[in-house]
Parts: sequence; structure tokens; C-alpha cells
Amino acid sequence: MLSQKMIDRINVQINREMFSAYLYLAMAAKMKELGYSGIGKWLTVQYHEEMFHAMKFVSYLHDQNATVTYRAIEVPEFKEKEIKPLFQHVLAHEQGVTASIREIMDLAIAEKDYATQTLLQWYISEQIEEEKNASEILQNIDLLGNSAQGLFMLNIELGKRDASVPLDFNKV
Ligand code: OFO
Repeated sequence: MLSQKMIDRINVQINREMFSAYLYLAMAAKMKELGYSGIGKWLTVQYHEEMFHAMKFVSYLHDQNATVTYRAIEVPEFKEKEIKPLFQHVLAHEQGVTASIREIMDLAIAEKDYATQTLLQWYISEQIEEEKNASEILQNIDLLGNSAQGLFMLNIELGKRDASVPLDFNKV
């Protein structure tokens, strides 16, 4: 059985994951509007991944017979229109999410909540992947010298991304 503090904290995280989804969806729309359809596709895949992260927590609360509370999702704000600053924003955002997951782990350890610790191991590994993805794209941008030709190629490359998580949340 989960503590009320843990249930509340996981509900906050569900909201944060949904905000991440919404942020990436908004970024995808902007990139598509600017003609970067491949980068838009990459960000849309990321939106699905974030919804999966949210729904995996939802599923966990249901399994633990705890209450799921959906709160309002903040409006995603970002000004970046250039590719490099946009992915710097993505990386900084993911670093913030990593810190948030670590906070829940700290709580789970303090409460000797072994079940939640087991669940969180998945998120900790996933955050390594999330930060690595954004860092690699930034490295590629630097290697390509931020040139128009390089960005053209990057746009094609990122458009090949497929989701690494199930998109059917009924299976979560
Ligand atoms: Fe859910 O990992 Fe990104 O935000």
C-alpha cells in the first residue's frame, strides 16, 4: 500500500509527464510550420513516449488501488525557432525531469517503499536514454556546423524515428 505522500507525488509526476508530452507536441507543431517535418516527426514520437511515461504511472496507481488525480496541464511556453536552441531546451527539460524522478526515488527510499523503487528503476534508465537522445542531436548539430545543408540532412535523419514504447496505452 502506498503512502498518501507517495500517491500525491506520483500524481504530480503524471502531470509533469503530460506537460512534457504537451510541450513536445507544441514544439512539433512549430517545427512543422517552419518546414522541418522530420524534426516535427521526432518531436511527435517524443510526445507519444511522454504519454506512455504518464500512463505507466497511472497504471501503477490503479494496480496499487490508489486514486489518480488529473490536474490542469500548464500551457507549454517556448520561444526557440532555431534547431540548436530548441534541442538545448529539450535537454534542459529532460534534465529537470531526471531530477524530478530522482526526488520520487528519494521519497521511496525514505519510506522503504520497495515496490515504487522497482517501478522507478525503469524511469531512471529511461531518463538516461532521454538525455542521451537530446545530447546526441546537439552533438550532431555541432558536427554539422549548424549549416543549412547539415540541418537539411538532420531533418531527414530525425524523421526516421519510430516510437520505442507501445502506443496502445491499454497494454500499459
Ligand atoms: Fe518523461 O521523460 Fe521526457 O520528459
